[in-house]
Amino acid sequence: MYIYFCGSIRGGRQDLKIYQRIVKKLQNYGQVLTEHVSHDDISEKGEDATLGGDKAIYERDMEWLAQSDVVVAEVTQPSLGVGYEIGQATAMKKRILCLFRPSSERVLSAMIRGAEGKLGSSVFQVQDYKEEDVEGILENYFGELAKN
Ligand code: 6K6
Repeated sequence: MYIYFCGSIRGGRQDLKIYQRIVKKLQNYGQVLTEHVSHDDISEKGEDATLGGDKAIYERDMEWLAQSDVVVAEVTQPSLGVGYEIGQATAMKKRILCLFRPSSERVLSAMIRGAEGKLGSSVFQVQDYKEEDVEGILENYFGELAKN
């Protein structure tokens, strides 16, 4: 199974530790194509000269998104890139799990919360969670997927 993980880069790296926990857990269920989102050597500038700039990043990420079986997005830290990826994934009819921490005292965008269930009950899910519960939530989600 190919998993596409989305997390903020230029939107801000405050939640990096939780991205690392999520990616570590996701690696039990398949290949995480976007593992680099959880690397702590990426700054908010999100630059990597070896990749050939933003165009190359965009094209590679869109290919990976098309290739993925499941998209997991941590959406607490607002990010234009994550929102864009979720929109594209929805158009590609991917299974999407969005994870949001209400303890952040942010209010999740209506364009994410309101999309839940849009393409059938299991396809677009938004899950509120506490940091300490994140592994259990992923276990439940992938356990259900395995049954289908
Ligand atoms: C190279 C190595 C690590 O990071 C880089 C360069 N930047 C990006 N590389 C790969 N994917 C990126 C990069 N910048 C943004 N993205 C994609 O957009 C990721 O898949 C994230 O989920 C999302 C973050 O968007 P912003 O708007 O917060 O940057």
